[in-house]
Amino acid sequence: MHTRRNFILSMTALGTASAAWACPVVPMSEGSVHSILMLNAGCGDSNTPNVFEPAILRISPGDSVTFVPTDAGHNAASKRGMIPEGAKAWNGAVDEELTVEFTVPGVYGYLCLPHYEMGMVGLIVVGDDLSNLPAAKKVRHPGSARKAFRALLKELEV
Ligand SMILES: [Cu+2]
Repeated sequence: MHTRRNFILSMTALGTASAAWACPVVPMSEGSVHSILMLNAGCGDSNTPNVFEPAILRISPGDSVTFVPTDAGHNAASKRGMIPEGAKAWNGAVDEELTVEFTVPGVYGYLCLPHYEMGMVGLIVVGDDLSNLPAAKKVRHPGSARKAFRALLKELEV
């Protein structure tokens, strides 16, 4: 009876110790509620440290996103200048699960404060309004965040 539970627990322990395993098995989207995992390493790629998974998430207006502290030491905070006008900024506490509702369509850039300079950033696209994309692209970032945001923003153009 407790075999499955033990299995899951050992998988969790393994995931923390080594990033060489597959993505954590959680429902990423259930109806209008979506999950973004905060991880110490990219899914299946131990060479990509500190990531939001998925780094780009497309949702519908009115949907919610839960930032899940799968690994310790991360938070999620919106980046000033990288959210649509009228949208509410957010700033989650480190290691805390945070659910944000997105009602205003547009592009949302966010980051993990402890790993911002290391490039732990992400984008959420609400609806298909990309009108604040040019403004979001103009925002400056330190360290690896510059390259990371540039790569993600570029993906929105295709
Ligand atoms: Cu982080």
